[in-house]
Parts: sequence; structure tokens; C-alpha cells
Amino acid sequence: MRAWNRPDLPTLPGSAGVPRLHDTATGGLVEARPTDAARLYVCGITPYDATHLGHAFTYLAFDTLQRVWRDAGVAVHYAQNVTDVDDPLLERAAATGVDWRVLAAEQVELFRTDMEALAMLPPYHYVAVTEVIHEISRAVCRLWDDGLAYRVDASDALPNADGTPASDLYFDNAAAERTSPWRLGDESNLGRTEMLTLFAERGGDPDRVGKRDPLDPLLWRAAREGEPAWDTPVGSGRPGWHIECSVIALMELGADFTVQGGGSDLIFPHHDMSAGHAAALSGHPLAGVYSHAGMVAYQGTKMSKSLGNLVLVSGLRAEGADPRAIRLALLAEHYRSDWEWTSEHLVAAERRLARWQAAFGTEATPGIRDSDAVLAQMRAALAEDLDTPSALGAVDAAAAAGVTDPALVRSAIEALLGVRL
Ligand code: 5CA
Ligand code: ZN
Repeated sequence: MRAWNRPDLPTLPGSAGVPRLHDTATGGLVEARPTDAARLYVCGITPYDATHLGHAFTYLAFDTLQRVWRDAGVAVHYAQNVTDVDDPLLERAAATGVDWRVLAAEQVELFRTDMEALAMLPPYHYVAVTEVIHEISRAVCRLWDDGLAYRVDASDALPNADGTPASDLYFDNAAAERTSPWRLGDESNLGRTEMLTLFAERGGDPDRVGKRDPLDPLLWRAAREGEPAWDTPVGSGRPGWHIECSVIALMELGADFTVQGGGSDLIFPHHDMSAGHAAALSGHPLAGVYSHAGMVAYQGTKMSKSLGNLVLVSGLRAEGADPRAIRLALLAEHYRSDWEWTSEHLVAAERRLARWQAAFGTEATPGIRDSDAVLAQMRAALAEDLDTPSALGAVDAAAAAGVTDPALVRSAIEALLGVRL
């Protein structure tokens, strides 16, 4: 699928080191040093209400990672999915009387416009689930053949073509643990009680009768009346959520890629389960580093489409907000922190943008602070787990003093922070 246009990425003199990144699985900072090119997979949107500031915050974290890698001379292969067939999208389409395909297409287009306005680097591989249904069904078939999937009666599903009752397919976590390097909880490090709670809250069905284990995730949902379905070797139906990301990631990046990313709400079950499916299919871990952005809240709770407490990027833009200020407002928070958005964040970012324009814009006059030292400070901050608040602080201090070469700092701000003054 088409992504969006790529922003300019100036090349800076010298080069930075590869970044150290927090790894959810081990809880420590690890050097995200790829052997050849860096391979990055970031979970994309479910397109029914795009793009709120929480989405933008998560994508900005991985945009920053790519900018830091590129500054270190590392090529980046970036893949992102679009979950364009899933329960919440279908429910929203049914509730509003809009065809689910039309709703998804409209929201993906809005997301593209927002991402481009925010100068986000586009994925090279931008893949909608509906584009790869047959690849996903083949992967489910392989899991079945390998004894890692099982049937659960689905009495509310449409019967098979030969008239026999249909069933849903589930992943057998315990069998996968016996036959692959993966263990449930490797990534999330959660205990079973916590897993059961989160599984129920985040699209899982621990109480479904007929499952071998309450935490086994759905691989394939048999066709229901009025739901989209595809005819495949595993029957008529549609894929479960986690297998989609495993298959798209393996297809586009191969096994054991450099970083798997997303918001922290995806750690469990989505990323644990995606890693399980991928390990079962490839015999290798999904990724070397599991990286997660914190949650943006609004009006006291996590900003989320299902709750409706949203501040949309397009809404702020329609009110006249400068996308560069939106970007700076988000960069002012460390990517791993949970924080709450208020309009004050935007006001502060607008003031910062104006100060930076005066100090480093094309009209700026040189000052006393050594520009190379400012670049070095920005690089050092970003290389240490993408510390954007410190990088912004270094630029603020330089703006107050004035720099010997404003054009160099202007390029550094554009290349590393994605803000063109
Ligand atoms: N389509 C799935 C992933 S395969 C999905 O979670 N879609 S989403 O539209 O709900 O979220 C898209 C991305 O934004 C995910 O990486 C998610 O973790 C992140 N995200 C969602 N809400 C927030 C929030 N309030 N703060 C930070 N990140 C968020
Ligand atoms: Zn995903």
C-alpha cells in the first residue's frame, strides 16, 4: 500500500554512535546495533478514528530512532501494518452505517496526511492486512500442520461449503513453548493473573469454551453472517490479530529483526503472542529488542478511540496549530513516559519554536556557543535511549546564548528532531 511522502533528511557532518534502547523483555538498555541494515517493525493503526496524539507520540518515538540510526550511518528497513479488518473497526462501521472498507480507506488517508504534516519518515513496507490475507492463511495452515493450532466449535459461524459446522482456530501456547525458542511472557514478564486480566481487556477471550488454555489466542475466525470473510485453505473467515503482525513482519523483514515497536498497551497480549507465532513459524525470535512508547492520557485516562477522549492531530491542525509545534510538544516528553496532554503543552511548544526560529532561522546572527558542541550534545542525548527532552534542553540553552554556526544547528534540528525552521 502507498505510504506517504518522505520529508527531507539533511546529512550532518561527522557521525553519531548507534543508540542504546530500553528493551521491554530484559528491562535494560541495549545497543540497537544491526549487523547490516536496521530492520524495524512498528504496529500500525486500526483505522477507525485516526490520528490522535497518542498514536503520534508512539510513531514519533520510532521516527526518532530511525533518524538516530541514519545519523549513525545505518540504513533502515521500516515496515508498518494497517489493521484494516478487526472487530472495533467493523463495530464502528456497523454503528455509523458506513461500509468498513470505506471507513478504513478514509481513516488511512487521514493518517497519511497527518504523518506527512508531522514530517514522519514513511515505512518502506506499508502493508494492510487485507492485502495479505492469503499469506496469513498459509501461515495458519503451517501452524496447523505442525500441530500448533486446534479447532474450537463455532456454532454461530456460517457452515463450511460442504455443510459441516465451522470452527475457529486457536494457537496452542503450550505446544509452541515445547517446540520453539519462545516462552509466554518472555517479552511482557507478566504473571499469569495479570496476563488473564489484560488478555480479557485487550481483545482476548479467556472464557471461550473449548480452548485448551484460556490464554491461547485466536488465529483464524470462521465467517459470521454480515462479517467480511475470505475463502482460504483454512476455511472461510478472517485472521486473528496477532498472527497478522507476525506474518507481515516476517514477510517484509525476515526473522530476528532489530527492533519491534509500538505503544506499551501492546506489550501484552499483542507483542508476546506475535512473538510466539513468529517463533513457531521461523524457529527464531521475532526481534532483538522490544521497544515500547508510554501512553498519552487526556482528561485523566489513556487517550483511546474506544473511550473517545481524543485530541486529533487533524483537529489541532484545523484549529491552526503548526505541525512543527505539535511535534515539539510531543518530543518534550521522554518516549517511555506516561503523561497527560493539556493545551499548555502546545502553547509551550509554540514559544519554543519561535525562540528556535529567532536563534537558528535563516535570519539568525551568529553567537558565542560552539555549534559542533551543540550537535554533539544532541547526539549524546538521543543515543541514550532517545532522550529527546535533554536534546531539546541542549538546543534551548544554545538558543539563549546564540551559536557560532546557526545553519549547522538548524540542520541538526531538522535531521534529528524533524523540525524544519
Ligand atoms: N492496529 C493495532 C496494532 S497492530 C493498534 O494497536 N492500533 S491502534 O490504532 O489502536 O494504535 C496504533 C498505535 O498507537 C499502537 O502502537 C498503539 O500502541 C499506539 N497508541 C494507541 N493509543 C496510544 C496512547 N494513548 N498513547 C500512546 N500510544 C498509543
Ligand atoms: Zn501489531
